[in-house]
Amino acid sequence: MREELPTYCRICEPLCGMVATVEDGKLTQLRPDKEHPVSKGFACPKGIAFAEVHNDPDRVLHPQRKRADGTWERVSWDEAMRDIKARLLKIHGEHGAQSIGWYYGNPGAFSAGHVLGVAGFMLMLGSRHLYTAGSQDVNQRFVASEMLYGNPAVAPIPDLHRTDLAVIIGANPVVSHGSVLTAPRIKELLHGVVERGGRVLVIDPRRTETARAFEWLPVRPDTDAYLLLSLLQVMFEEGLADTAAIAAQARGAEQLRALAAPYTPEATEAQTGVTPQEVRDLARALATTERAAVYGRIGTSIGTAGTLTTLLLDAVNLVAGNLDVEGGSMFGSMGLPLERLATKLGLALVPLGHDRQPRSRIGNLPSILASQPAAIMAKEILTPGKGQLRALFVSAGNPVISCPNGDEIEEALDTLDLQVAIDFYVNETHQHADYVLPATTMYERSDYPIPFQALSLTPFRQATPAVVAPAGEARDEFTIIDELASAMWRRTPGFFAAELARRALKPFGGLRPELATDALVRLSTGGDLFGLRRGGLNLKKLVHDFPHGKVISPYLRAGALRGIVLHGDRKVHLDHPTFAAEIARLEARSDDPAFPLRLIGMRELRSENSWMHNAPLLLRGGRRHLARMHPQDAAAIGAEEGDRIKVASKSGEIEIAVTLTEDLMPGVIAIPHGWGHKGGWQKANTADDGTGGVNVNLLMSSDPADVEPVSGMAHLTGVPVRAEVATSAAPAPAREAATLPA
Ligand SMILES: Nc1nc2c(c(=O)[nH]1)N[C@H]1C(S)=C(S)[C@@H](COP(=O)(O)OP(=O)(O)OC[C@H]3O[C@@H](n4cnc5c(=O)[nH]c(N)nc54)[C@H](O)[C@@H]3O)O[C@H]1N2
Ligand SMILES: Nc1nc2c(c(=O)[nH]1)N[C@H]1C(S)=C(S)[C@@H](COP(=O)(O)OP(=O)(O)OC[C@H]3O[C@@H](n4cnc5c(=O)[nH]c(N)nc54)[C@H](O)[C@@H]3O)O[C@H]1N2
Ligand code: SF4
Ligand SMILES: [Mo]
Repeated sequence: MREELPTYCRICEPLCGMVATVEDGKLTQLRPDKEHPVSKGFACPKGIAFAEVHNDPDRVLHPQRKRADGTWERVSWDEAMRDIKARLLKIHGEHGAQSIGWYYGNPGAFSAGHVLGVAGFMLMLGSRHLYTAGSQDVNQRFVASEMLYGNPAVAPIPDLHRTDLAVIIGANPVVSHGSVLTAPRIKELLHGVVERGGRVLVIDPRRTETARAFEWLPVRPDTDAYLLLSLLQVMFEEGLADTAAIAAQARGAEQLRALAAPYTPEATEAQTGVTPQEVRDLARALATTERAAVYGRIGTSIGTAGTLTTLLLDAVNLVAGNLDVEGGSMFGSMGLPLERLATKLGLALVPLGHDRQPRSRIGNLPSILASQPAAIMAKEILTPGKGQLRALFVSAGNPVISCPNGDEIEEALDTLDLQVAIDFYVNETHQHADYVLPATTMYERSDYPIPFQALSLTPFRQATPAVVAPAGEARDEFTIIDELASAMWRRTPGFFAAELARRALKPFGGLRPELATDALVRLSTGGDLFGLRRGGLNLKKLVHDFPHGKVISPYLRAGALRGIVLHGDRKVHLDHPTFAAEIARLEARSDDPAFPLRLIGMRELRSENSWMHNAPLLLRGGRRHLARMHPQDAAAIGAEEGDRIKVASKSGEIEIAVTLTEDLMPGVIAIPHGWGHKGGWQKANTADDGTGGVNVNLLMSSDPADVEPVSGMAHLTGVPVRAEVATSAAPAPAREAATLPA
C-alpha cells in the first residue's frame, strides 16, 4: 500500500510543508508540499534528505547498553528502564536533586512532547542542572526581552512582507532559512523587498550567500554593539529619532541618548571597520524609510556582548520609529485570552526571570528560563562538592561538538555515575553514555510546534499526526520521560502530583502532550475556546480539516506591544542598568597581539549543526570541512589553497584544510561548526577525506570568566586566534625544488 501524507518538516524554523510517501508502513520519500499555504512547495535539500536519516542503517532502533569493554549491546526496554530508574532513584536518594541534570539540544524544541516533558521533569525534580543549546544560541534574546519588555518570551521579528528596508545583522537566511523567525521561502520574501523598490542590507564579516544576493556592509566580528551605538548617536544627534514613538512606547530614551553620545561614527570606525559615511547613511535610511526593520541573529548573539547587542538592536528599531509598526520589527502573539495576565501569573508562579533563578554553583552565572550555561556543564560534573552533577540525561543534543571545549566535556562525561541518551544516533556525546534509548524521528510522532507560534511572519497553525509507526522499538521522548517521572513519584510533591494526574487520566489516554497542545490550539487566535467560538479550531479539527495547515492572518498586527510589555508602566525600558554596565564592560576589552585573527562560524546549506553528515545526499561531491581565509591573511603566513593550517586560540588548537576567498574581511577566518565526527556514524566519521572534519569548538573557552555574564552565552564568534601552515597541500618535491637556492 502506498500513501501520500501531508505533514511538515521540523529540522529548522520555517517548518516547511512536506508530503511523506509511505509504502507498506515505511517512509520512502519526502517531497515539498505544493498545497501548503505558506511554504507553497518549497523545501531545502536537508528536508528532502531527511528520508535518508529516517532510514539510516546507523540509526539506533533498540535500547543500547554500554559494556565494560566500551562496546554496545542491545537490551530490552524493560531491562534498560529498570536499571536506569533504579540508578536514578539511588543517586537522588544519596545526593539529592542537585546531582541530576539534563542537557537538551536544538531538535528538542521542535517536538512538543519533548519540550513539555523535559521542562516538566526538571521543574518537578527541582534541580538547577538544566542545560540547553540556548546558551550557544539565543538565551541573550530572552534576557534582553525580559529587560526591555518585562517579558522573556517575546522577540520582535522583521515584517519582510511589507518592509522597504531590511537590515540583516549577523544572520544568513538564504542558508539558514531564518531563525527566531518562522518565514518559509525567506529568500523570496527578501527578493520581494527589492522588487518593491526597497533594499536588503547584510551586515556581516563575510560576504555570505545572503550578502551576495543583496547589499553587503562588512563589519569586524564582535563589534556590532559599537555600530549600533553609533546608529543611535547619529539618530539622536541629527534629530532623526522618532520622538512620538519614543514618547508612546518607551521610558529612558534620554539615558540611552547620553550613553550613545560618545559613540560618534568617527569614534567607532576603528572598532567596526565601518566608515562614518556608511553609518550616517544607514542611520538616516532607517529613520526616514517609512517601513524599515533591523534584524539580528546568531552573529549578534554569541560574541562577548550578546545581551547588550540585542538590547541595542531593539533600541535602534524603537528610536527610528520602526518597532511594532507595519513593515518594521513586529511582535507575534498567540492571542490567548488574558494573555498578558496569564504570562504575568505564569512568570510569578514559575519564576523564570534571570535574576530570580539560583545562580550556577560554578562561576556564579545566571540561569535563563531555568537553564544554566552549557559552557560550565563539564566543570559542574568535574568539581566535587555539594550540588556536583553525577547523572546526566542528554536528549536531542550533542554538547561534545556544539559547546565550548568538547575535550573537557568528554573527560567529564566519563566520570558520571549515570549518563543516558535519548536520540536516534549515537553521536559524539552519546559515545560516553551508559545507555542510548532510541527516539522516534519527527515523522513518527504527532506534533504541534509550540515555540514558533508567536514567531511566525504569517500567523499560521499546523499540527501533524505521526505519518508512520516508529521503526524498531523507537519511542517518542514524552513517553520515555513520563516513565522516568513516574518512577520518581514518591520523591517530590511535583512528581507526586503528576502521578495523581497520570492515574486519573489513565482511562482517557493518560498524561499526553496533546492535552496541552489541544488547549493551546483552542485558546489561541482562531481556536474554538472550548466551544465558546463556533467554527474555531481544536487539535483534532486542525489535523483533519487542515492537513496542509491554516493561515490565521496574512500579516502580523501592529500595536501588539502594549499587550506584551509586562512592566507596570507598559513602557519599553531603555534605561535598564545593563545598557550602562555592559557598555562599560565593552570598553574594558583588550586585544592580545598573540592572536591577531578573529574566528567566526558559518552554516552550510547541506549541514544541520552536527547531525546530518551521515546522509549520502548531503555529502555528495566529496564535501570537505574547510576553513576560509582572505588571500591577504593567507599570504602573511605563507598558506596556499588546500594547505592544512593550524588554528590556535588561548583555549585550544585544531588543524584543518583552508580555502582562500575574498568574500571575507581581512583579519577574519571562518570555520563551520558541527564537524569532528567520531560517533556511531559510518559516513559522517569518514567524510572530509576520512577524518570526519574537526571540532571547531575545541578553540572555544569553557572558563566561566569567558562566558557572557548577563545571559551565560558561550563566546563562539569573534574569538581571537592565530593561524600557521601545518602541512602544505602542494606536492613536497615541487615545493622543495621551488625553494632550492639558485
Ligand atoms: N543549513 C542550515 N540551516 C540552519 C542550521 C544549520 O546548521 N544549517 N542551523 C539552524 C540553527 S540551530 C540556527 S540557530 C539558525 C541560525 O541562523 P543564522 O543566524 O542565520 O545563522 P548563520 O548562517 O550562522 O549566520 C550567522 C552569520 O553571522 C555572521 N557573523 C559571525 N560573527 C558576527 C559578528 O560578530 N557580527 C556580525 N554582524 N555578523 C557575524 C556569520 O558570518 C554568519 O553569516 O540556523 C538554522 N538553520
Ligand atoms: N562554534 C559554534 N558552535 C555552535 C554554533 C555556532 O554557530 N558556532 N551554533 C550553536 C547552535 S545555534 C545550536 S542550536 C547548537 C546545536 O547544538 P546541539 O543541539 O547540542 O546539537 P545538534 O548538533 O543539534 O545535535 C542534535 C542531536 O539531536 C538528535 N536528534 C535529531 N532529531 C531528534 C529527535 O527528534 N529526537 C531526539 N531525541 N533526538 C533528535 C540528532 O541525532 C543529534 O544527535 O550548536 C551551537 N554550537
Ligand atoms: S528549510 Fe529545509 S530543513 Fe528547514 S524546515 Fe524547510 S525543508 Fe526543513
Ligand atoms: Mo541554533
